[in-house]
Amino acid sequence: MAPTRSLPNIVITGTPGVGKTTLCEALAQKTGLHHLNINDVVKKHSIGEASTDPEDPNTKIVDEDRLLDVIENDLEDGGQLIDWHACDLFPPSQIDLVAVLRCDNKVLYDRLKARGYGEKKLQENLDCEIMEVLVQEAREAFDGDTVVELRGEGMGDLDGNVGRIEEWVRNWRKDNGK
Ligand code: DAT
Repeated sequence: MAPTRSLPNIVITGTPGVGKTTLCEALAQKTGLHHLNINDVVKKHSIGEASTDPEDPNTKIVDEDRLLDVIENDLEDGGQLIDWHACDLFPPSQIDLVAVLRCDNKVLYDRLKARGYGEKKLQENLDCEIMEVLVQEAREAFDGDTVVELRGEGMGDLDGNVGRIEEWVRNWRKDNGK
């Protein structure tokens, strides 16, 4: 059955630092889709509890049920670029594309270091990328043809990814008669 939303919902996911927000901002500008930055939603609605890890007090543990309640109408409306480092909480029936951004570990190391991450958090995130945690999560939670992997190292990748998703949106609209 064709979805009622007139624009698709796209999850842009991946390890912190791979370039999700950068891609979402560029895509929002190009496509007019709405950048739904889950970090901002969590802050705005106070649905994150501070981590009890003394080395990582700024990380928030998010109440996923409350998060889904808060974004329910946005997902129903469609046209959302969902920017978050997890994807398996979103209902597959409301998600049209999951793009998992990947990044070379040397590049990622420099980006996370520049963010001021401590050694433990830095290593956890590098391990997450090497072990392909987000790719596996996406492939377990969504149909194979919903999930794509994109590279996020350089500006050429960014332009290519924007063009590719723009074209995907055009095709989605055509295929769904929107
Ligand atoms: P994320 O939202 O996944 O945590 P980000 O968008 O904040 O990542 O990007 C992290 C840093 O990397 C930021 O300084 C911008 C830079 N960056 C992101 N994508 C890039 C790209 N394709 N080419 C060069 N730099 C990029």
